[in-house]
Amino acid sequence: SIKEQTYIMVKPDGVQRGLVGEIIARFEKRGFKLVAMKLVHATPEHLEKHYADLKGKPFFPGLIKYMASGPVVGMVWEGLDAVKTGRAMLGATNPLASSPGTIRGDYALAVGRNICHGSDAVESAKKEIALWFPEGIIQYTNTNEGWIFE
Ligand code: DAT
Ligand code: MG
Repeated sequence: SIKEQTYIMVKPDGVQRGLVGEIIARFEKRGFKLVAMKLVHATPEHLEKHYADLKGKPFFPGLIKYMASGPVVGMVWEGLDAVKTGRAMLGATNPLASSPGTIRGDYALAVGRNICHGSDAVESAKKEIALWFPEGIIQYTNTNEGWIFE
């Protein structure tokens, strides 16, 4: 659906390394519509909810500490097949396995410092959007739409 939404987040290392604009630019240029965005220094409790599925993994404590170490930029992007396409634009979880041309494949080397997050399914996107944007997303018309979709 062209109304599919995904939660994309620049992690603390991406913010520190000045990659916020670069990551936004890729989603903008691809034709996705920005429907929510905020800079937030998340608490460990909030991040534990975001990563609830990974609780119990050996890297979980380190992941939460890293994610809470500085502000992140959370965004909701909308467009055709946004979840799957967003994941493809991010690249593989381990940047060493990410193709050049992907965000992780161009800017990261370590799995624990992979600079960005993207929802892995429509259902998890819905949960993540509700967690990070309880106030809701922004409804507006993008007048470019007729040039992006048939
Ligand atoms: P993704 O972020 O690609 O959805 P995930 O949901 O499996 O991957 O894991 C969430 C984050 O946890 C991932 O971006 C980086 C970290 N992580 C995953 N596997 C890891 C590992 N084996 N060692 C260290 N960090 C890991
Ligand atoms: Mg994941």
